[in-house]
Amino acid sequence: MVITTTQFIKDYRDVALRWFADGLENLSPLQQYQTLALVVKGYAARDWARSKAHADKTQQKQVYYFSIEFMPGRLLASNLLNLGLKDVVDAGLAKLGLDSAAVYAAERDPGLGNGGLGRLASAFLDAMASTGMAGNGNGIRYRYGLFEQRFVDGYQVEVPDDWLRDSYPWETRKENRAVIVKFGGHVDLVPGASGHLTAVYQGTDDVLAVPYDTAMIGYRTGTVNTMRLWAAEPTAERAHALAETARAGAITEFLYPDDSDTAGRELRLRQEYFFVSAGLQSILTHFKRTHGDVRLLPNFVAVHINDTHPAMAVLELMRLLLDEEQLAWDQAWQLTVATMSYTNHTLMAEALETWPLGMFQDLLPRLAQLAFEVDRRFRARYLSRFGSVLVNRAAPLQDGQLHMANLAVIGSHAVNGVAKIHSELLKTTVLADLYQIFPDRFSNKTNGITPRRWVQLADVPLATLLDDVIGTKWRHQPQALVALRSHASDPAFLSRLMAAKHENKVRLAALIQATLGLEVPADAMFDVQIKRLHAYKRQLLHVFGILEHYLAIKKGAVRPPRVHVFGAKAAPSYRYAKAVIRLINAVAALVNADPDCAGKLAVAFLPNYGVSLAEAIIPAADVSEQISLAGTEASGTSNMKLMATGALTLATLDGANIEIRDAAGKESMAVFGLTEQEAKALRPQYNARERYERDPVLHRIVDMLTDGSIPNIESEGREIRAELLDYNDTYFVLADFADYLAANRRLDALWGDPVAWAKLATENIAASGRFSADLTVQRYGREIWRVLPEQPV
Ligand code: 26W
Repeated sequence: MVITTTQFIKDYRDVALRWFADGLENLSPLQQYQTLALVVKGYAARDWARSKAHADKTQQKQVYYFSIEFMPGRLLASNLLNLGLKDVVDAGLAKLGLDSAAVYAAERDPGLGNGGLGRLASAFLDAMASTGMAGNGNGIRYRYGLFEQRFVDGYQVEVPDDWLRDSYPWETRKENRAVIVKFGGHVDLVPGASGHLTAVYQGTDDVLAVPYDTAMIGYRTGTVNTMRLWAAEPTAERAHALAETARAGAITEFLYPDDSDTAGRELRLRQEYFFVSAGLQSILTHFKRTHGDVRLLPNFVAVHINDTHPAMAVLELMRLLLDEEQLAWDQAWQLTVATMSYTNHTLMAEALETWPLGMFQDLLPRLAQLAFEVDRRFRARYLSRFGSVLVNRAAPLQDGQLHMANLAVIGSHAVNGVAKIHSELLKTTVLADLYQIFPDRFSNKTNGITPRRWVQLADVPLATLLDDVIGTKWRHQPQALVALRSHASDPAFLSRLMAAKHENKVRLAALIQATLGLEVPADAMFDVQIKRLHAYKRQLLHVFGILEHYLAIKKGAVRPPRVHVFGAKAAPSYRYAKAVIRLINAVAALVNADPDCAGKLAVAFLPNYGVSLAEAIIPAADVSEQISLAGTEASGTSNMKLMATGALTLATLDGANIEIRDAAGKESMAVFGLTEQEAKALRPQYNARERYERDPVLHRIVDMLTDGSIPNIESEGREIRAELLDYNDTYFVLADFADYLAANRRLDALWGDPVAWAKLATENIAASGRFSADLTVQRYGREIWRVLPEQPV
């Protein structure tokens, strides 16, 4: 797309006048941003329309990525980068005398997700468009995104995220594509003319699903795909009743803020069915318009189920094929399995969704009938070969509950985990029985990240240096970063690399000052842990490391200065997680106010962690804390982002940390802790209190939780101490403590040799191309969605 700065300035003035009927000098930064977004949206419109027409004309197979969460982040900068217009527009904004930083910062970050799963979904949409795939997102347009986190006296306080208050310029309302979604009522199966049983729905409670489409612009490919998010509204005949509007709208009012514990609430079930039914209805309508014969569906449509939240898609497609398309069961089932594929993102038992049959039947009577039939046929087919014990455990219906993971596996032709160790653990733990029955369906697809957002945009100092040293090929092919290896011993390059890192640290230090009023030394080691607050991610172990350093300082120990940076939201109902948040803030208050720690140790807990804050923190990190108990973190993706910007990973052998070690070499990171196997073996005889008794440093630190050394954590300290000593430390914080300290000491020693540190940072950046989401979606595209030609072996 060739747009000159002059042309851009003209377009900008036109749109500003047309939308605000005012001169630029009178526009607020928000209006300046909205104007720019509308100009850019206009620039992408032609490619968007052409991409849709081209896919239809060439009968290209489409991928539909069903996810109850998406975290696209701010789109202005990434859309400009992907269109190749970033420099032109930045020059134009300067010529217009506008403060481009203020314009970019005015954009709201749609937090329509909790964490890893939602962000990965958005990275995949960016990657599919950037690799020329026809890949569309299908999700929910929540009126309120994930809560805004504020700290009051160190407590997490949740504030509604009113992200649509100033409208969202990137979306387009498509009421012409609205569909009806039916809830409740009852269904009679009446024999039709062809002897085929027809489902007749009575007394259903109908809701209108209205789609809002947002362009997903590929990186310099000209491919523009669609993220379709559905909003619930009353049907036309009921729209006049205010109560009705509220009742219907409630379905898409807010995102459930839990990222590990199933709420199990009816509204959540309504949400899951709502976007699945709306999505599949619109896919079938479009398909029939372009291809006609529904028996060809799997040749032209791949539907991906992102964790169990959209797993009802299996039953909903069956409903549409049986009741609307009048297909026979076997044919409908064959088409459904061929069309569906499922990714599991967690081994946490409490996160594996099950729905009480009663609730399911009341809300979705027809789907409940189909669930019974799927379950009956599954048992009938596999009982003789696999026996009742295994089949009973693998079946979707058990003890009055519908097990969504089982349904997703039985109804899909492919099932994958998100990192090697996780995909193996799926086969030996939560999905072991189904793996026995469907071994060929299982594969691994290790997660990835989009280097456009996390390096090209978030880390301009590094990106500029890379261009200068290895050319710009890496921007299109991240694997080309391996060329950096040949510079790993070039002192000139190494000092420029650390200068780039330092520039990012100065910028983050300014943000910490502005947000927390805390001054931190930019030349200290920036030690970062950014992820949801969860016991298995062990932010507590990190805090214990800080307290050990604090006590050492008190004893006069001299170590490299460290600034610990935390970003973490806790699910509002997750008491333990909120206790740890209070503890981190209390330790920060203690350390940051202690003159003995000045310039030696600081703790910055930045509130409201999300995509935009991650972009400010990640490029400034020296150490990446990936310290979950081995066998608990499915993959992790912040580990990949921090690696790509040159942080050294302090890691357990968990999730994708293992593959990061394989890629960059074990000397390029600090590995510690029990392996998954060792942790499993230790579990039966683990005695946390004994560990507490025998390690004096640990004993002192655990006692600090309740002896007043850390002010203002009376109840939280007691709660955390109880989890450790009374509930036997579920996530082995005490077991891994000593090794964690040792690994930190190794990092301290390394920090003393900046050239050696920079060399290892270089190794990590050089190896990070392997974790590009472009490669990940191409593996999905070849091996699961079959939208790309098989790779010649
Ligand atoms: C029902 C509540 C709920 C909501 C979200 C349960 C589980 C989830 C997600 C599956 C949790 C999640 O985000 N998992 C993370 O997914 C990332 C992307 O694959 C992985 O990198 C993380 O390891 C995994 O914890």
